[in-house]
Amino acid sequence: MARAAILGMIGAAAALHIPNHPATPYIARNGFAVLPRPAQVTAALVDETRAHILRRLDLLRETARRKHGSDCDLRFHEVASRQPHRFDVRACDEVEGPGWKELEAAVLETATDVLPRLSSTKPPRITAAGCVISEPGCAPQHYHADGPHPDAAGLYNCFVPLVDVPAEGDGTAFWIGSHMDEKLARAAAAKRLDGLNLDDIEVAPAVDAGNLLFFDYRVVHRGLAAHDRVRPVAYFTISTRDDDVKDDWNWSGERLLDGPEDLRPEGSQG
Ligand SMILES: O=C(O)CCC(=O)C(=O)O
Repeated sequence: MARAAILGMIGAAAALHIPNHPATPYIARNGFAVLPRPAQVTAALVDETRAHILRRLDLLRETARRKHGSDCDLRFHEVASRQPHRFDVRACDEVEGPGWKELEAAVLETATDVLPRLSSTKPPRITAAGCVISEPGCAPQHYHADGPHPDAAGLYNCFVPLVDVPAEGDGTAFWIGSHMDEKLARAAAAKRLDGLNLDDIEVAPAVDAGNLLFFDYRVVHRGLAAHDRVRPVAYFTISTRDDDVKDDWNWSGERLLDGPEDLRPEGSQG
């Protein structure tokens, strides 16, 4: 997923606003929490969103093969694959099929109720969104944080898996409390953590389809390997800060889809 470019610095006077929700202290302390599927996020909505995203990825890959001879190492405006078999499909009008807006609204409503936030004149808002799709053959990611210390304070991601993910399975693993540890985060950014034995501090929670997995942008985490199935997870980046956050620094400006012939997969009707 795209890391955000942090444009502003946290002022010394910034204060944390702590909502009165049982998950809030958990997120503040551990850096992440899994919340139940909101009522508006029905199983049908999850199914519809999953089908829509996977169709979109098929279209993008097919177009990449046709125009560029390969669907590996994609770096386009609409899709990226920064490692083999893991794709990041950026949210845009085409992705935002019928269910997407409802999903986004449910995420934002819960985020507003739950997330510790920097006191702000602005309510929490979604600054980037998309879907990471891992397919069989995908290796575990390097440990990473989505943003640096201390500048990423007040930013969060919400993952919404579109399939059930078992504990310690093929989902996302976190280092509990690592968002509070500047040294650890710096080492993660420098990729000096791989190879360490982290069994006792790494947790990969069970997250059912449609549950909301919120995490602090600074927490060290990684997507695990995919062995025998496709795992799509929608993501929403949420800012609780005053300043602006730009989300396009590692997306290419080059568009893959540019004409009517690209709007549907080859061979489809209508
Ligand atoms: O696949 C996942 O569960 C995590 C993905 C992730 O952290 C990323 O793409 O930066």
